[in-house]
Amino acid sequence: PKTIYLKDYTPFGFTVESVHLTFDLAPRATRVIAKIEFAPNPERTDKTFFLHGEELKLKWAKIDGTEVSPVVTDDGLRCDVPDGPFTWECEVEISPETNTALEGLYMSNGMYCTQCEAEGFRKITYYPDRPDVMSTFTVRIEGDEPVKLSNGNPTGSGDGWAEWHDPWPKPAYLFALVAGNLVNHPDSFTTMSGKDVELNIWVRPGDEHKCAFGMEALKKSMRWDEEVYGREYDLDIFNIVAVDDFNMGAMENKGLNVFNSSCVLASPETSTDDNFERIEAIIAHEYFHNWTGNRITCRDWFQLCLKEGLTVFRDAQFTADMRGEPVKRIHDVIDLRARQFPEDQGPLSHPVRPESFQEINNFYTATVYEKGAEVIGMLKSLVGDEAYYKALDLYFDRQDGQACTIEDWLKVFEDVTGRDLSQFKLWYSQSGTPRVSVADDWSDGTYTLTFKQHTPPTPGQEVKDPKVIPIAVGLLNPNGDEIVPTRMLEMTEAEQSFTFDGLASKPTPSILRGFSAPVVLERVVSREEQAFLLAHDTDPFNRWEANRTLTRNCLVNMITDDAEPDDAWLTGLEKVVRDDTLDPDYRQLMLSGPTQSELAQVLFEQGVTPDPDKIWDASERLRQHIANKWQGWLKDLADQMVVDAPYSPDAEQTGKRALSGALLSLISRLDGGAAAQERFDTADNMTLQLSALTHLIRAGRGDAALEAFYTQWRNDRLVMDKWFGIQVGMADPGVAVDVATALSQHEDFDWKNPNRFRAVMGGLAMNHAGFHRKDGAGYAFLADWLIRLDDKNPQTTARMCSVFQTWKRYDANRQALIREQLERIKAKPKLSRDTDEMVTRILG
Ligand code: B3K
Ligand code: ZN
Repeated sequence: PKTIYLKDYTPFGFTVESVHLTFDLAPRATRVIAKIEFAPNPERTDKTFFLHGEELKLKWAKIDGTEVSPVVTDDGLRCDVPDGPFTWECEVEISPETNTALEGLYMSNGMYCTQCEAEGFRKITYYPDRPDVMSTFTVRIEGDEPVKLSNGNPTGSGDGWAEWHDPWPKPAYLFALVAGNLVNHPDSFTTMSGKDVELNIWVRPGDEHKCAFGMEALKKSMRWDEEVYGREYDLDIFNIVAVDDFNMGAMENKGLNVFNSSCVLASPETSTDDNFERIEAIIAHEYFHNWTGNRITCRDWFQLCLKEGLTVFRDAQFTADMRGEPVKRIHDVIDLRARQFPEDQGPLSHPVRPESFQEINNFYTATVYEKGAEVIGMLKSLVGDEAYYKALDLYFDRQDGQACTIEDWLKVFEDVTGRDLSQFKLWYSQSGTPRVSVADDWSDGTYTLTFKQHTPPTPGQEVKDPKVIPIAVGLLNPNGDEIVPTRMLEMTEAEQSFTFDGLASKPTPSILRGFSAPVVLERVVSREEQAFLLAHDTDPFNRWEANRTLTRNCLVNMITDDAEPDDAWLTGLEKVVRDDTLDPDYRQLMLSGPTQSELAQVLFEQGVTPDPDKIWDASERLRQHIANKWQGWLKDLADQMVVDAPYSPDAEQTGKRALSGALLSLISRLDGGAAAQERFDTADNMTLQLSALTHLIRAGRGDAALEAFYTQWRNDRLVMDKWFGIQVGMADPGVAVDVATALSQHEDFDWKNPNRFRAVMGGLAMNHAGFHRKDGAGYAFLADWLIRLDDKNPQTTARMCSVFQTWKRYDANRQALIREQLERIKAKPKLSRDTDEMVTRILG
């Protein structure tokens, strides 16, 4: 496979003035007629006229009305063209029904839909399928489907046809077409300048009752982007469509967002509080792309973080505003550590702006998205809020309508602040997670903190330079009062000291408040000091962090030294969990310890080979110990968390249900699941029903409930995904592979549907000790399925391969078993480029 490099970028030799597309829809033989106006690009260095195209049957092609015979290859066509502007026309035939890769134009349950990002448009017609070629699009759709949608505004429709025009120039990856038997949930929005926008969520008949929440989230997002960023919507209509077969969460096509149905459809009976929160965030994310991504797009795919990092950052700000900042921050850091840190510290490590790739779809990663957002958060901390919003105004002003680079992005910050950001830019080019160690010193009223930073080598990058690291620090006195409020220290050297003068007594530092930089803080802190921070830190994030460190250390000691659980810590934790001045969702987060996979990473870093069975045992022992120790008050507190109002997925109710779920999990260890059974029998919403089901499975009495759940929900695909996932994820490690195997033979296991496939395979991967079963059965099972799926759907296959990325943490035996499976996948005949690249990188 060919490797593409950032350094090789050259502009396309032609500009596209306009695109006219006509689709004559048919499942196996859709005809696409394209009429494209090209002109020489004044900035060109190369005159070759090459159009991308894959899996297309070319019927004819014309230039300026005269038939031509281009040279057609597997990946496109070449043709001699006039020196000046010219009109290109061609007709191709494609087969949406047999397109199982879910890229380009495909069918899902009888409806037509498209997914073009990153390079799917080339499966629709011949085109310069690259983000720096932008054009207006006019689309005519012919077919019997009652609903026919594309980007932009509707310009006409009649019996069997509909036309759309998108006045905003866009790259082809933002093209979309949807046609089918759909019904809409309509609404409207008046923008800040008084324009009325028609809003619709389009779904399959029967799903109408699951649209209201998504619609409210959309309107909130539109208002928020006006209020916080001054960004107004720019078309007469905004459509969202729910699709059952979709490779990822959702897609921001101009004016026509397409969503995985799991990321937009919601009802209290079928969706959990977590689902609601996620849907709100994804709707916001895709909507925010209208400015950060669509109006201002990427010059090439190496700049992907330009739109994704920024849009993730914006959706996180939105969620924090809607639901509370500390809890959102803690959730994001948990997620970063669970997904981005392992990536950045393993064989798949790559810079936020990668410098090469074989298949760009493999780089829609936690590093590009989540670390990309962290980098923007750091930039904002360094320049301050005011300068941040000024820089953003300048960005929207200066770059509107263009395809940009990270250099363009940083330039607006340099111009607004006068700062030199060349060292900061290392965050975009250097991969790996920096490790920051701290030493302190106290003399004559002066407290000194000395930091050292070091980034371990990553694939292709042996040596690292020091980065700019914003470190938020506050100081507490021995009474627990804050004597120095949060100060943003700006570390730029490999080693650097900061002093605090005029203090009466030696303070306790609270370092990296709010997780001000995506680094690993290496600081040996005594148990007493952590306990002190858990009791007193005024920074909610660091208070949570102190507890997390205590939990982690307790578990590590239990694993490595057979130690007893740390009761002194539990006494401190009990105070927080029972403190009713704190929000329930925050208290619940205190109860959620590190995942088993995270513990494996911690052990590995300490030079201990992680044993998944021991990790599982210690985690179980600790939970049981906590349940025993707290049995006197668990039930009372759980009773206080009962919501006595009609269901609402708001932050307040969500927090109560989350805490009550965590308490019920402990109670189930004492009563054998009796309370969970009662909750399962009486639950009137999915949050309570599913959490009760989880506890019943864990208590070893899930069978009847699982059957009842199946009978109740077997016709709801999204709920059935939960049913599949939870059984594997919650199974005892010893039987997880057997459960997964049995479910993969279930009549409802539709393996070609990405949601269902991920439910079972992802569920297994999440079951840490189950997946890492000593005999390698988990690895072999997953590899079998990846080999099978690769022919049908390379993107989902390649993505799932990343569960093997941490393989070098484990013992030689497990490593050999994993290697065997990776090599077996690699040896599969006709392996996709996607999977080949992933497996090759993981093998290292
Ligand atoms: N931009 C899309 C992701 C496309 C993934 C292509 N493999 C969704 C998003 O980030 O909003
Ligand atoms: Zn995005």
